[in-house]
Amino acid sequence: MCKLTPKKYNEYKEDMEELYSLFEKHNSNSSFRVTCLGIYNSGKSSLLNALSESYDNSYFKVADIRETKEIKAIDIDGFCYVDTPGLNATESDDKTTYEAAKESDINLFVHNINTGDFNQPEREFLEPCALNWGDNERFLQSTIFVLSRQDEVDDEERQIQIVKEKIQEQIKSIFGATTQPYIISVSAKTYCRGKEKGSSQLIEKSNIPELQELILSMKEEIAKIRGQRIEKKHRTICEKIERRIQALQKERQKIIKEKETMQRKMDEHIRLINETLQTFNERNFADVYQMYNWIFRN
Ligand SMILES: Nc1nc2c(ncn2[C@@H]2O[C@H](COP(=O)(O)OP(=O)(O)OP(=O)(O)O)[C@@H](O)[C@H]2O)c(=O)[nH]1
Ligand SMILES: [Mg+2]
Repeated sequence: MCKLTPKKYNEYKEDMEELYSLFEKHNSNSSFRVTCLGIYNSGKSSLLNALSESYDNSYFKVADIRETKEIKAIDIDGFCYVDTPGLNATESDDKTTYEAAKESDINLFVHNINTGDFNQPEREFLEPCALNWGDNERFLQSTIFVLSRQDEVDDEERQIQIVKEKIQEQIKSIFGATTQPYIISVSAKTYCRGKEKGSSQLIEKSNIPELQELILSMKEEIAKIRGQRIEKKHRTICEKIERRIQALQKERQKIIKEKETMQRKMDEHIRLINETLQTFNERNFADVYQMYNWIFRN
């Protein structure tokens, strides 16, 4: 009779847990999540090592093969740098990366400049990813498209400009947005070399300081978006829980009414049975049998 099935209960419990974690996130001064996304081998982990000043690549593992298979995060100076598995390697990796993107404050979409413009898997990833931000403009305001490994490009400046323009067009066609996307080319390798050698020329050439400044300047604007996103999600969950409570209350009223009706019927039956018993001695068996029939047919 009761409709609070285990499935319904679990859904309700999940809503409550999500709400609780949102409250926690909202109330704590958690760091800003800077999440690297992109095709495997594009240079995500190397970039995060550069940003987190891990010049020997000790924080985030780097390799020529598909290396990062799970999310790894490191907190430094109010930023939480998040590494994700590369896209288009396995289905479960892609799912993990989508989940990380949902929690991200700033996305660094890392693209290996040597491969030209965005390929199909990259385009296919970007479109649904933007939905987490509510609209494409917001996604673009929170995303930096990082063209990595620029030191490997011949005729550097010209090549970089060509790829940048192509990518700008692609972003425009994917998102149909008016916001100018943030696109920057970098070299994590040049940066780390510059740091090791103490060469300010190499450091500047790597464009990593420019990227760091861009991230810092975006932080304030994104803080507002982050608050709005959390509030929106919070409202949605609260409304869902309220609807569920209302449905449960209706169900409860229905059950109480059914119970009352049944109780009235039972009372009536008991009364009639008692009456029958009382008259049992006064009447013959045929009359009693008829009376029983009448009771249980009604
Ligand atoms: N020349 C050069 N090589 C780079 C640069 N950044 C990364 N690489 C190389 O590119 C390869 C892949 O780098 P990773 O940082 O592991 O790439 P990833 O995107 O994290 O790869 P997955 O974890 O497999 O998704 C490694 O061999 C790196 O040394 C760069 O700025 N310049
Ligand atoms: Mg990696």
